[in-house]
Amino acid sequence: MPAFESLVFTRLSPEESGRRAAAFAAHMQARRTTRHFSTEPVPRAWIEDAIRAAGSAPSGANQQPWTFVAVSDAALKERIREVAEAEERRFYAEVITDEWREALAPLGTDAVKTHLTDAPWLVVLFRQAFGVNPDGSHRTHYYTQESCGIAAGLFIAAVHTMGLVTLTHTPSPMGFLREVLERPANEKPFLLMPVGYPAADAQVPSITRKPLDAITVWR
Ligand code: IYR
Repeated sequence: MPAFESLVFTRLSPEESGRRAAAFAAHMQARRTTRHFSTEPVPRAWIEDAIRAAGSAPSGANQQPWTFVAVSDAALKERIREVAEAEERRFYAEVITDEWREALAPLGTDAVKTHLTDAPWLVVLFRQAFGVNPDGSHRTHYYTQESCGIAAGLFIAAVHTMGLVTLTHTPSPMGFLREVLERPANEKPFLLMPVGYPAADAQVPSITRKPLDAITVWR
């Protein structure tokens, strides 16, 4: 039997909705991804709040199929960087196709991942591909990719809103994160996000975002 409760909802004036719509769009348009992080510490409470925001994401059957591993330990960050760079060196030397190399060229990415040790926090989002019951049997999880993608988006918005930067890093392959961070077999690494202040001389690639009419169809 489903249990329900009344929706807590605050009706805004049309003026206020319009203001917030424009303000939020402008706020998010000002977000940039940088590879250059400051080593300045960031309070754990802020990371907790970013994870709280991410954990509010809608998910398949409300199964909330995510685990956030927040790493500040220097030795662990060093280990993650070591293995990620080894994987990435192989990726950039052997796995990448010419077409892929060309697509990445304007972004200036390479196998050197200084952000993995510079950033005060590495947050690794694990996708729970299935659930595990107390008796050890497996429970199907639904739409885990979509659910974790939404949670990641909220995390990124939260980090930007608190005045910090993050970088969506997908080491390829990233199975090693499960071993290094000692996560169970049902948890698949989904996204690695360094979080911190940008370095004083942080750079970003000169990119543009597609205009509204290039990403929208009205019917
Ligand atoms: N995983 C590699 C390569 C990479 C791929 C894409 I698509 C990017 O947008 C950025 C990087 C890396 O992290 O360098």
